[in-house]
Amino acid sequence: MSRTLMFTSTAAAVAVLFACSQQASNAQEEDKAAPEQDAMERAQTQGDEMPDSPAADAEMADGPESIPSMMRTTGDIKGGEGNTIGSVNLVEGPNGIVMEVGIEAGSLQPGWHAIHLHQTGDCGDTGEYTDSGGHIGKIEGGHGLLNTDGPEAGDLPNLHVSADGSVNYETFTSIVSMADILDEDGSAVIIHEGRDDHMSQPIGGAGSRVACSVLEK
Ligand SMILES: [Cu+2]
Repeated sequence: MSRTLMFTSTAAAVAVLFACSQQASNAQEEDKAAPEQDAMERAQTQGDEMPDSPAADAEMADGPESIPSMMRTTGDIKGGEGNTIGSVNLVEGPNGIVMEVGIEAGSLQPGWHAIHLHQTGDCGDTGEYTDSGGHIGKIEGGHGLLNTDGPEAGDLPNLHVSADGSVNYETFTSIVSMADILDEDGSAVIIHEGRDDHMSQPIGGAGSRVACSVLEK
């Protein structure tokens, strides 16, 4: 027998062995799957018999709509003149908070803007918006997502205003909790005049406050 022939026949034997073991494991999987399928069919039949059961309705409502009200909050965003220019929605899940901002066309200067969660739910001083206080979880020298001494809990990625002055923004944060946001005096979402460099103190060089939304229970 030549070396080539020997190799070929060995390879064939291995291939046959492999095919056999594949068949065996496939058969095992089929055995396991069969009882599960029966159980599923039984469950479906039972469900069909009780279409109006409250349990079935609760299952239908599964998803974001079923999150308790304490885990979501919403607010109107006020522009420089105190008029409502948009809204903000926050929903807290098991891993953090998803935050959405929607702002109408013609409301803000196009380009990048800092957006933060500030300590106090007060947008009463129209156009100034300093009544909203500093950032949630303020740390002396610790502002900024890129700061080794930070970040502060209220820090967020920058928001971009489109050429028409509108905003569609969604972000996620796991460094602040809804309990921090909806505390005694609530909180405010503040949009700044300029961009946050995520490093400079105390607010990333973001400049004045141009929009404000109260978040409260
Ligand atoms: Cu700020």
